Amino acid sequence: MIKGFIFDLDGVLTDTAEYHYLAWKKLADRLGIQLDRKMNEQLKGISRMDSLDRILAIGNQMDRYTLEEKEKLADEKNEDYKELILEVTPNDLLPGIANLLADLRAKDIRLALASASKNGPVIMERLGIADMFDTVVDPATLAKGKPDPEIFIKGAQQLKLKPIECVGVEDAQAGIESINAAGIFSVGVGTKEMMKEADYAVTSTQELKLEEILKRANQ
Ligand code: G16
Ligand code: MG
Repeated sequence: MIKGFIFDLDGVLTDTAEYHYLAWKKLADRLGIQLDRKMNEQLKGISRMDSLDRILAIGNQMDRYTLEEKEKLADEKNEDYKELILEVTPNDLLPGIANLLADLRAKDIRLALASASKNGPVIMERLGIADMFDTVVDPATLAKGKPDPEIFIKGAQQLKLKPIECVGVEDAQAGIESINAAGIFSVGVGTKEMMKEADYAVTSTQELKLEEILKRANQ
């Protein structure tokens, strides 16, 4: 019996990828590294420091900075990102999400956020959905990021539920792997090819219908 839903943020509840891109792009330009939107696809769901490492690798600058300098660069990107997300409003919820969250609350299904983003709580406030969620996994407490199951296992624990009582929703392949490895029913948003490991997949958030998901997850 499903009693909780654990959501990814970027690409499921809202699309912050463009803001991450603009902030990374500004830093990359300053460092003389070419970054385009296609490369940005590979940064989705990846932690801030891992994203920086990948960008430095693109520019062959892996060994140029100390850890302390890299932390400064990541902070610089984050300050720009925080400016950009001030523009986020409830209109930025992806299609169908407001209805899905309302349907979940009406059924007393508990909600958790399992995002790699340390800015998750601020974005949820700006989207006007913070109060609907029971708990947020703090990504700073994780030993390993997605595809490791830790973040979704913690999500279930914080909801005081067993993994089999939960559904996880993700848009990244690494995220689906993480949900599956946690023993949680996985719902994927994306192309059939990208979401082939998901227990149930749809191509857009608009198609996320609670009855349909529960029918499959409760089987
Ligand atoms: C998100 C984004 C990633 C970002 C990461 C960390 O993941 O997809 O691009 O690097 O969070 O974000 P921050 O720098 O704000 O801590 P998710 O898990 O919400 O898809
Ligand atoms: Mg995502």
